[in-house]
Amino acid sequence: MKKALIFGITGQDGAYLAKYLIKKKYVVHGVIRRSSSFNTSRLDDIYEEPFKKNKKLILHYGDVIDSSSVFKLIEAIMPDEIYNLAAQSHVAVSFEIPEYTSNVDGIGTLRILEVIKSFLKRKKIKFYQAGTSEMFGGVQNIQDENTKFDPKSPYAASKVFAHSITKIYRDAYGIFAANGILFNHESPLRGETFVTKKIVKALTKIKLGKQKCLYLGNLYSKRDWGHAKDYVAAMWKILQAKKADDFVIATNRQFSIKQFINLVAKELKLKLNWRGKGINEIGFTSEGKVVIKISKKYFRPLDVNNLQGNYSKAKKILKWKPETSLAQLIKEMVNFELKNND
Ligand code: NAP
Ligand code: F7E
Repeated sequence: MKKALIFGITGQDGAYLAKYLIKKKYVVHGVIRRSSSFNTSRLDDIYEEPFKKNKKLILHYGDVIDSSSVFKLIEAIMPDEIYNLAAQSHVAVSFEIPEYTSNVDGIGTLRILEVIKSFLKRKKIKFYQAGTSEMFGGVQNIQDENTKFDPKSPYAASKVFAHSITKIYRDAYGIFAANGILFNHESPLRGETFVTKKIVKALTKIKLGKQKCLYLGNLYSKRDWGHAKDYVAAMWKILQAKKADDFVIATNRQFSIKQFINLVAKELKLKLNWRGKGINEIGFTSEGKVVIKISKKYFRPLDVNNLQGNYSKAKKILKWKPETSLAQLIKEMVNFELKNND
């Protein structure tokens, strides 16, 4: 049985990837951080009691800012594949805690690669790095593997470092180290402060009369949104390729935040109209109730306004393509919120 080690298993992608790999008959080891409240809820459906034999999911305490824990875990597990999904992944928050973000998202990657390098003679461990479309930042054209990076946040800058160091360790030491450059991907398990989840959750509550108003920032940035379950399949395929390489994973389609809101409202059968401009723009219902307002609080010092990927390389080499449309993704996210509000 193959062994995978996932850093960042408690996050959205970690949970989908763990389930995907267990289905593929892997034994999955996951690194969790000590927290004062439970942070494993996304794994509840695959959790196994500690004393159970032949476990498919084994959780360990660790942290990518703690080199010794990274070393000890890799030495003890000797996985076939390591997926580095660990990150302070919120772009806006990275402006508040830039040094911490760089330590986790940038140097954290280097810490793992150093350990893989030190065990090269014992085992050739494959490495996946969770790169991001944010690295393209200010680029205005459609983005693929040949597009130059232009990061616009401490988060994106640390991910560019992580991407580069992964490639450097591949070229210098022959490590099977691959970068996924994943565009935004969402799901019912998405963190609550990312814009899609925030919109779906709030509009559902508004529809049910449980919330009055939703406050948002920039409605005019555009994103290429896919489903996390499709994107974790791409992560696995990237590590099964003949040679380690870098791949853009996207849907090739782009929507603005405002278009996303309108699609969610449509799914909820909530009639939404718009009036005003800039900070004074409002969204209101047919009864005239103001349900969306703009708040300065949610604007970033710099924002990325245009992201749209081209996944041709992944299609050609990995035979990967996205399976879920934005409409299907929204339906799934809305149904999840409706169920939670029963
Ligand atoms: P997420 O939900 O924020 O999950 C991040 C994971 O990293 C969590 O398990 C978190 O643990 C863990 N983590 C944070 N700091 C850590 C540390 N110091 N040591 C060990 N683990 C740590 O993110 P996601 O959406 O699943 O994304 C997964 C990865 O893909 C991230 O690296 C993200 O930057 C990248 N990415 C995401 C997208 C996207 O659209 N979702 C697109 C491109 C790239 P806790 O639960 O304890 O906080
Ligand atoms: O913002 C705008 C915001 O935080 C999307 C992470 O997974 O994907 C994610 O980063 C857009 C931005 O995602 C609000 O200004 C408006 O333009 O959902 P988001 P993100 O910044 O694209 C990439 C690929 C990653 O790698 C990251 O880890 O929406 N926006 N109003 C808002 N955003 C938030 N969060 N909250 C608002 O109220």
